[in-house]
Amino acid sequence: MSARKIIIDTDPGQDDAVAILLALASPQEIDLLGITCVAGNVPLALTQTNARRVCEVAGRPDVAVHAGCDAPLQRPLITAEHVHGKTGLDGPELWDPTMPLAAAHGVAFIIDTLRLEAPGTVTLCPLGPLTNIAAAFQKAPDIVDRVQEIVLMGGAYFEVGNITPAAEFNIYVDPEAAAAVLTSGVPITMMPLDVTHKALATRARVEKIRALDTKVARFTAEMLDFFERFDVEKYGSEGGPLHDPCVIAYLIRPELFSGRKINVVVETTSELTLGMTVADWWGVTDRPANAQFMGDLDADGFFDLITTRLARL
Ligand SMILES: [Ca+2]
Repeated sequence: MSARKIIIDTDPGQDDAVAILLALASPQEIDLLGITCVAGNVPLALTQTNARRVCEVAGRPDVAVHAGCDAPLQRPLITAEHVHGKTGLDGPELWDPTMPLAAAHGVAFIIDTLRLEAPGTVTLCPLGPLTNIAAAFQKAPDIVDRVQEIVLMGGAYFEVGNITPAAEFNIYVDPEAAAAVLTSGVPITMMPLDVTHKALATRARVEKIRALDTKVARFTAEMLDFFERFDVEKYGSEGGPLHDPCVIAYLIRPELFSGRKINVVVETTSELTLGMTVADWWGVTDRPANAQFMGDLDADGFFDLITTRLARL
């Protein structure tokens, strides 16, 4: 099996960082064509800087990191420093990256890559608000049919919301972009909070990573030390949820996850439930399925995968 070509679209974020590291550690399964950054957890200037820091930690300054959109399609940006810290990557000691930012805008990179590669061979992996993806689809409708699949972190059904009582952060920040992606006709796999809240970086799991005693492992453990605070206090859980690595883990080991092919619609008008992913999990409508909506994962298998792969970097 040849490695799957992907573009990671991201707003790092500690959990984004682990997702990028997991992809870089898995060249047999994943051919990372480039990283596009978007405003989300923190503003764009920080997300693109953080993405380059992560590549440098992994010893991969050759990876193309592109800056994309600095605000949602139609709304002011909402950020999440309360979860990720002021830098977005709080925890380890941070430095100014020396690897350059790629010249092309992230949206142009997505468009050009999809036009260049054979149709149906590039998977998009959005780990933040869907602004860059929706902007690319709007600007170049010809690329939509060329996407192999979109595997994204976003939404929630049983867990409902984390940024509002009704909405998950990535979808809430740019609901119009999320709606455009979900109605694009591209095959979509979603990792909602229902599954990512089961991917808890417990103390024992973080210590296993730290015990690898490499630069990457120490960096990861220090990020997760910081990252768990918010969710442990909020939910009383045993660790921070590793949302975004679920996307990359799915590409490597899909059998770790289970879900349903269902209809998912994003609320874009209600003030009360803006950004809610109305997921027809129980099949109570005749609306056609537009997403594989994940609901469960083998958490031990997921952390075994992350730990053994990070050991390779
Ligand atoms: Ca993210």
